[in-house]
Amino acid sequence: MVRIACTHASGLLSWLATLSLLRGVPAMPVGVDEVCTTGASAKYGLTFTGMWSQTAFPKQYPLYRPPAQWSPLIGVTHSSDYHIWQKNEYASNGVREFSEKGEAWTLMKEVEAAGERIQSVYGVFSAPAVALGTGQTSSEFEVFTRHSFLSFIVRIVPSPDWFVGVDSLNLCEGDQWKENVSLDLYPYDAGTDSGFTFSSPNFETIPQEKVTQITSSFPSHPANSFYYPRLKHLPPIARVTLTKVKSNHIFSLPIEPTQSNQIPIGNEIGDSLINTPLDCEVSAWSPWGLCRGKCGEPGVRHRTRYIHLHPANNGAACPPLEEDKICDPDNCV
Ligand SMILES: [Ca+2]
Repeated sequence: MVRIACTHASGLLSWLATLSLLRGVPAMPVGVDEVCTTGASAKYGLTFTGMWSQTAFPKQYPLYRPPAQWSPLIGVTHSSDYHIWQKNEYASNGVREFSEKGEAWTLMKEVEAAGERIQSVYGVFSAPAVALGTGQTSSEFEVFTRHSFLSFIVRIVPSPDWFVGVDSLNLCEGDQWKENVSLDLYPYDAGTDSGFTFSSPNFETIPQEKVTQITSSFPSHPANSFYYPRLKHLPPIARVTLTKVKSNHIFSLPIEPTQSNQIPIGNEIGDSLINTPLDCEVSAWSPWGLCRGKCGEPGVRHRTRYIHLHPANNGAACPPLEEDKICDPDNCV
């Protein structure tokens, strides 16, 4: 589920247009409102904000080798007939290499080839990596009437094949360009590596699966790093804001310098308010031990289990880790 905040004069139309876009409307425009007639270009500032904090995502939060962080952002401006990645479709080799290893070379080659073949890609841009789970990076890009769509991808580091991004966000709206767009981002699985946790070793998915959104209940497996059965939805793990830069004049004043990379954001965006409860998780019980006791009297047998995951943020406490049971002693002859 993607939440959207869109500030624009025709708020409702804008909302509906964006909504239909997010439903995965096929490439062809449906209504008049979706045909871009601005006849001009627009420059946007993009700010990516990581919201991957230990309080929001306490389960298996990566602290060392490497700690939670974000890869560089790879962005593309394009027409409606191109996708760098798509939910419920197979990831390209470029997306596979980028989401598994952060290697962008094959992805860039694919983008370049699409540009030459069908002229659907206008430009490629990037933003620097973010060395923390919470931090910001920014960049600028330009869109045109025939290339009014933005897509990008950022790898979640460390992870098996997980990323966040946007697929085909149309910044044009009829005869104007959107002023501001803000999107919450949630994790996706590229479908190419079967690791369950942030730090899982490489484990290729054969056959390859389609790109899926990771939620608090999917994949439905307690070992998954994003599995929070008590949550209806995961908190957003990142956010992107796009702001139209007022640069219609060639000799306009210089744009405010963008904030430097990797600023911890803390309270600024209400990050500290997100406290995801993490319940204790324990192993299965061990087998019952031998029945110990004197012959002719009731004995006691014992079993144990251990803690998989310590609770955090007022999650459920751990249940008893030891249990006894009355029995008839085993060694009576
Ligand atoms: Ca996977």
